[in-house]
Amino acid sequence: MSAFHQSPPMLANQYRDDALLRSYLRCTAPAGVFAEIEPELDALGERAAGEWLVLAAQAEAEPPQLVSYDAWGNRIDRIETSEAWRAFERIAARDGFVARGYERAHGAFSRVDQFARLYLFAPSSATYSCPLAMSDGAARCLELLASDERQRAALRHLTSRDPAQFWTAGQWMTERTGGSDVSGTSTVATRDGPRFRLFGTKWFTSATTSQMALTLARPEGADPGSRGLSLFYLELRDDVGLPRAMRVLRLKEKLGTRALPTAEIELDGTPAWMVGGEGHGVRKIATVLTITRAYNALAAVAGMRRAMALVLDYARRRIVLGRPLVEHPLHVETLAAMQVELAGCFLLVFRVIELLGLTELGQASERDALVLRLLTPVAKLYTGKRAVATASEAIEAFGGAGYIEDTGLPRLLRDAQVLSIWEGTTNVLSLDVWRAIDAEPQTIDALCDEVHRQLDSAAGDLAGPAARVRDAARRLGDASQRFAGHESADREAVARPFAFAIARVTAGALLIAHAHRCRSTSIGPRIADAARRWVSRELVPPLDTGDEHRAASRRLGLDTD
Ligand code: MFK
Repeated sequence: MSAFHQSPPMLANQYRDDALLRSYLRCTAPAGVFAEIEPELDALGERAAGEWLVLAAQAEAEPPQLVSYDAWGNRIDRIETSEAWRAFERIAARDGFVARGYERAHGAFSRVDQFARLYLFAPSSATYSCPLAMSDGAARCLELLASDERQRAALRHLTSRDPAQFWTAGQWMTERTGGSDVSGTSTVATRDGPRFRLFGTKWFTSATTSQMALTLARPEGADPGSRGLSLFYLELRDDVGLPRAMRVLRLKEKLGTRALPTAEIELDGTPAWMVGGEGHGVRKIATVLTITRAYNALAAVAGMRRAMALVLDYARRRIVLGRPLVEHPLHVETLAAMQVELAGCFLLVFRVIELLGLTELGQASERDALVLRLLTPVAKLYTGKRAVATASEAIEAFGGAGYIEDTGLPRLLRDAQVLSIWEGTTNVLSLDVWRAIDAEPQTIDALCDEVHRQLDSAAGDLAGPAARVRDAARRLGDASQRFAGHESADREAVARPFAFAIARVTAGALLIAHAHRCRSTSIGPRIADAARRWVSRELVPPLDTGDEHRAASRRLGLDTD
């Protein structure tokens, strides 16, 4: 009988093992800050490969349960979560995963510092990054719009480092009509003295064990459409832990993110307080979306990095046809392509975080603000898709083992799949790109400026790739001019390839810039190679696809002629 056994992949310290993360932080941190934060990141990298992984496995093994009634028949609607899930809440508080964004100890760089920590935490957290995303989004929204002392107190809870004081927040936008068409929100807000009472059903509410939520509702008599919606703050449970005039109808059975409670909720007179005055609820909650979309993009690249770490380790261990996988050229090519994709996505996401930090501190130029508005949906939609593709490729790189549940590997794919759905699907966010450009026609010029600035220092064997990126940026500008300002079927049909092209051009420029920044270090040649590979592929496809769109409709039998 054969004594052959396969050796499982092992995770090393996830900070020390990540040359790209280290090189990026070394290049971008203000003087003195890198030396200060590196030991802390190193410690987090250790926990990501040990303590947190164990908790994540426990949280996945004990998914949340809904207890609708107590033993005496009283309706209690309690969602029970695992001890491990609750431990993540304490960890998040103590490590200041949200708080750091508001303490701003390192000025505008604080957001980068915070997200670097979350980058290590997210893939070992059983999606605890989701409640943190919404809490951070709610904190920013309340920081800008809090209307009373109750809301200011909530902000203090969201940004507390004391586990006994720390709160998480939900962001409830989705109703039965769907998550994309928010203007159809049917929850009604009835005035009740200084506050309101909400009546309606929220179809998806994630992290439903949170202490508070921000949600949209239409005050009685308000206009139809999204402008008539207002933003509301509510607290989910009373002092004895019972829901405040709301019922948890059921927990959702999801493809992935199984440790995360996601529920359907009926609001039946839930007390709520208006945030930031009446109306324009969608515009107000967009502040939350900017943050949660950044977290989504971060979770996507962090998931790609985790997949990469696992496949690289496995490729060194796994012997096939007498040689480890790392000695099989085709396998190496496959992994190299994944690594290039990860590097581009990583730099794209962290550029968004840099701009977020600058904007929040009032240090962003007008151009930076436009670029942030544009790149937030772009980074979210692009990395969401790439995370799914990378997870799928990673599973394949393990062969049959990747398809077997108790290896833990299928979770890579299940958890990645949600990233292109929640917080706006790929297509909804592609259309958001046109919304951003329509709102401010200078947006693409601002992006082209950003790309040119990133390429300023490109020289030597990066000069050719830089010229390609400049040319691609010009074509983005042409496409924007052709379509901007007027909605049309043709414009909608190209929204996704256009958004992808923005991601590819921007990431190409960022890769070249990073290769230049770290040219004298050991990772420099690797980044330069990644930049060349990234840029050698098509950056901007032909976008004038009106005829193709009509042909596609005909092929699908959807033409109305
Ligand atoms: C690990 C990471 C985890 C992340 C957390 C996951 C938690 C999961 C919880 C959820 O899934 S919550 C649900 C998430 N839902 C969405 O993301 C909604 C997706 N749909 C959209 O984004 C639609 O584009 C949108 C609902 C915004 C369309 O709404 P409208 O009302 O039809 O859009 P309209 O009329 O164009 O915009 C209304 C206002 O909002 C406008 O401002 P004005 O009133 O000043 O004209 C817009 O400019 C503004 N706006 C819309 N999108 C914006 C924005 N402003 C800034 N940024 C944006 N992205």
